[in-house]
Amino acid sequence: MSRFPKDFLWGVACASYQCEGGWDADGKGPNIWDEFCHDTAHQHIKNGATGDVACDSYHRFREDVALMKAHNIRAYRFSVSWARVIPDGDGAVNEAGLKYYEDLVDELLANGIEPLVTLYHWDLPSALQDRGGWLNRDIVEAFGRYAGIFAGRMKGKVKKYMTLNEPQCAAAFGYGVGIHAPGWTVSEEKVARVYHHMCLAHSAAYRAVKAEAGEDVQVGVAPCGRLTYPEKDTPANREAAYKATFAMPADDWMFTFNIFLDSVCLKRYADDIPESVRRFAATVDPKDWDLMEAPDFIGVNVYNGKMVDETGAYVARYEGFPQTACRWPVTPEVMHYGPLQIGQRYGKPVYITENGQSCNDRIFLDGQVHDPDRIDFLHRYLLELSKAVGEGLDLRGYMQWSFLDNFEWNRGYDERFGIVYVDYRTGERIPKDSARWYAKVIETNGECL
Ligand code: GBH
Repeated sequence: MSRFPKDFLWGVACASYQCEGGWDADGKGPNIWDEFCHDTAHQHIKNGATGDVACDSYHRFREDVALMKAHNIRAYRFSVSWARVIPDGDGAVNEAGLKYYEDLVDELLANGIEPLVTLYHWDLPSALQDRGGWLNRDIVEAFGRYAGIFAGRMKGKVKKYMTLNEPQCAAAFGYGVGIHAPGWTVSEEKVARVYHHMCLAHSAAYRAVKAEAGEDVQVGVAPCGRLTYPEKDTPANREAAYKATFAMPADDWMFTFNIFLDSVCLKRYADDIPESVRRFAATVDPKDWDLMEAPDFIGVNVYNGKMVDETGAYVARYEGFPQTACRWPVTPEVMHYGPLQIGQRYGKPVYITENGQSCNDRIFLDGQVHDPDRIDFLHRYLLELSKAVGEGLDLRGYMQWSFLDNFEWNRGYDERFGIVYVDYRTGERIPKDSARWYAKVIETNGECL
């Protein structure tokens, strides 16, 4: 009995700003992460790190693709730097930027690796931020135009898109608490506006991609949020976990799946939105709901979750609870129940678009990078994921985060998420033990787990 569907898409993921480098190469415009990192006076980023060079995948992508092929990778989820393609966000197209992505896509296809394209993974062109960024409704049209231009160029080559990656982080971290670019701290009511514009932009891009690349192209989205799992595997406890996952308490509504997905899939807000969101909701033109497009699939980024008991209350973690290098708890059970909850609420096919752990990896005396912690983490999460498949989840693929060590946003290069080690002094890539382990998982379609 196979634990995963027959044509299951095993892949890896990364994002433009985190791995490309080439921050001002060949006509690329500045984006908000360039500016946020260069604003060293405010120390937004650990150790003053920037993505100026990162993994230099802008220049080394052929080497990266060859390494993927050598490890049986079937899909590469990468994101597009909007400012590389349209330097000021809504003006002239930069041919060199489009050409870079076309070359990458061609290289992937030539090696039998399917490209999965994320159109927005947080690196907004600065010129659009100067006009209010996601607070300005003009962004909806600009994003739709950009999506159409990109998809038109990749017509016949790219069959799967995600419009936005984790709108929750972009909204809550970028505009709510200001620890991510652009580093703004606006009212909760305005954060709700950011979400609304993101939902409309997703929808505009959905239509533009289909119009330019064809109706058969799949357009999804990759949100994140709080996921909870039951302490006991009883129907009542499962129901309590489902409710806790989609609850919207006033002090914890921003990192919910439903603040985004209810709008685009169900075309309404949840009943229990907090007062701040309710105030914004009252200003929404009812016609906006007709503009919302449900994604063809939902990409779920899964890192950890919270355990709840039968009453729906959080169960405290014990002292010494397993954790990763960045101190995120290791909670594999979330991979069983979380995707099922998403599938149940929205009735769409699911991809796991990110999952992985950071370690303090280093080169050992034997010249290799041994990462048993990461292997154990991925092993446990994949075993739990196979339970969801066994229970009927329409699961299409799994993207490990991340192929290469890369720039981890405000935490800089401190944490390593890759299954391939990057020596940032030289750019040298060294596949870790986990890369060889994952190659085996793919080769056996998960049977070896
Ligand atoms: C992802 O962010 C990013 O997409 C990726 O770029 C990044 O490198 C990677 O993960 C590793 O950090 O805490 O219960 O409220 C994930 C970060 C995960 C942080 C979800 C907020 C919200 C759920 N986010 N989390 S909860």
